[in-house]
Amino acid sequence: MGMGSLTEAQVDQFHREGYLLVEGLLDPQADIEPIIAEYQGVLDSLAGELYASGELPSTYADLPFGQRLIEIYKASGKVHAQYFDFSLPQADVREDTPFWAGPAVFNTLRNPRLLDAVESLIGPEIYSNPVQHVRLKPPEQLTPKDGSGRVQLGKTPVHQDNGVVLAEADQTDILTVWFPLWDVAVQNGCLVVWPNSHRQGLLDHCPSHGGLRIPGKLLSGKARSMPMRRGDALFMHKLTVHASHSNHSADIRWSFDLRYNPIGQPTGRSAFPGFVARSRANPQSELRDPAEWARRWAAARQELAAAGMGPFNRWSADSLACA
Ligand SMILES: O=C(O)CCC(=O)C(=O)O
Ligand SMILES: [Fe+2]
Repeated sequence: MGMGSLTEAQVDQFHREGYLLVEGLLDPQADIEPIIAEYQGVLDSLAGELYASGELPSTYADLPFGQRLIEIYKASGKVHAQYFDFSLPQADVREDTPFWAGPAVFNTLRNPRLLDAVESLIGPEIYSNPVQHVRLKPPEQLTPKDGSGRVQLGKTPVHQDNGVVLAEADQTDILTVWFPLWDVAVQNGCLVVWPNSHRQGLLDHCPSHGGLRIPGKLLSGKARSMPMRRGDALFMHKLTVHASHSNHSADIRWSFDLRYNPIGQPTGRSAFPGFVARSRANPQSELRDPAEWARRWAAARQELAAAGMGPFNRWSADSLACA
């Protein structure tokens, strides 16, 4: 039993309702601060690059993180989400597609308290699934619009995580872990979950602006908003229906979503590198080197830029459910 191990009641709740909120699983100082510090540097690099290429009138170096990000997006007219993400896009990967695979992120993927909780839910042989994101969402009213007048990065449509990976992972026990870097509430875009929705199987998803979406007519039951504090973590079953609220606050909404599955099961995005995060059976197989992790992402980018990408999505807008 580790510090982050779940109680039997917590494990039961996860299986019964399809989600579990664990308050204070992570330490805001020891676990969250290093991530924030690392991303200060990433934002600084982005500002420097955009300033050098003439896309910004200033690097906004005096602003606090959130306000600086908002100004940079506004002044450049673009949401630079990929620059911060520790994954690659689902299409059109280029040799210079930016991503961030830094040591503080890697240490978070291997955070012992997090892995203790994951172990309680999927067992001790734990693979870090490469379907993972940082989400930095500006207030919607300040977010640049795309060509058709929609905010470039807004609320997340209603979906199941099983629906956004390929069918090859349908038998995989993918566990989603979502946590905020700053407190979240309805006002700044916290998550919404549909309790017990993991019992209905995989629902139809339709391609839409902002991502795959389950049509409203397929939803049943009452949704529950999930306000959370820094340090809290939300665990979701891969079939749990969820979405996010819009960010209507004056600052960014900042979260990580990570995924884990038992070692040996397909991840659903085989072109991306996962790694053994914990193995009680074979501790030697664990990846412990952040630089090696970053190299694997760079190699995957290289390969995808050269060879192109297979299909990422099984859904079609022409299906009956989407009519
Ligand atoms: O953070 C969000 O807005 C969406 C997160 C999500 O869908 C997930 O973590 O699976
Ligand atoms: Fe999701």
